[in-house]
Amino acid sequence: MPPVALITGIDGQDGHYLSQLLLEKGYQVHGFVLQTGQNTLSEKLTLHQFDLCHPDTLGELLDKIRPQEVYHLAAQSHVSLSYERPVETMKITGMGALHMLEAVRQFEIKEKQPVKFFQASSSAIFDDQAGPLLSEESPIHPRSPYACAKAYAHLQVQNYREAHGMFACNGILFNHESPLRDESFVTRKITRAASHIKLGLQEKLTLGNLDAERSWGYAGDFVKVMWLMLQQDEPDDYIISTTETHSVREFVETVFSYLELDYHNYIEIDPNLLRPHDAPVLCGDITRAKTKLSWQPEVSFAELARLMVERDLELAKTESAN
Ligand code: GDR
Repeated sequence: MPPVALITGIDGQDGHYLSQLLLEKGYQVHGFVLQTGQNTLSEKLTLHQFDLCHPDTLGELLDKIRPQEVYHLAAQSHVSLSYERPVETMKITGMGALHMLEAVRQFEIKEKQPVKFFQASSSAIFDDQAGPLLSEESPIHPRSPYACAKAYAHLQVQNYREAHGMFACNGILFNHESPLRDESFVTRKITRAASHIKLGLQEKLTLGNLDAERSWGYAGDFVKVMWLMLQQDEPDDYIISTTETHSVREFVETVFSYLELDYHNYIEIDPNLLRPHDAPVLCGDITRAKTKLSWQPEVSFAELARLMVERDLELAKTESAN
């Protein structure tokens, strides 16, 4: 019998890469989506309609799927939006994780079948003043409604592990991008706009804080750690990050240079896009993942930018031809 995995948020960027990885490894993969029938996911996946805000059907679904591994990726994951919708963000991102943990615990008790649980935690939970490199032990000090909700979920995972002996792990994800990144996140916003500008489909690109430095990684690299974490004998939390930081400005410069454009001619700053708090630098210490999981990121910053802009240039060409 193939191993069975359940991925919440399977139609997001990470859900896409993780489901491909698990299918390649021979898993039977189930996914939760808000609406079935509206996506372009592989036919090899079994999709179930599920809304984290209405968890009544969760027990029944787990009984039907009988997963050995649960990857909880679904969330309201936009920091800016969380300031406008703090309650909804907490319900989905914070309480949603608690609903998943509790349903998995009840399933384990009832069926006497162990389940390994992965939580997509975030670098946003940390005190960004704590030092140049953040580790699994860095102090937690969330500074947005989104970060508060993720910190709550993170602590609940640790609580279920310690109080109930569950195999529950936090993968503390630093920024990770890909050609499948939603356009509301800054990297994809930049690669889409730059490609449109190159083809004369757009004149300007409006951004907020260009000085924020992040350890931008590739989503395809990051999902490998999610799987590795659940293959260990003992559950633990792991930082998932690259080890070098680059500013938003450097990402802009790299992408525009690739297209042989001078970014100074196209960028406008909109103060409305600045956040009440924006960490100046975020970078993770991946010693634990390196030592215990033998993992390290493979795609560099420049490769990531190229991968994204090449794909968006192709898309823009198709759009301009239609
Ligand atoms: P972030 O990602 O908030 O770090 O969260 P995002 O791409 O939104 O922002 C990264 C940095 O870019 C700056 N920025 C802008 N951001 C957006 N979205 N739009 C702009 O126009 C813009 N201009 C500058 C931001 O201020 C910020 O400093 C991502 C999400 O995936 C979270 O879910 C995840 O937890 C963290 O990464 C790790």
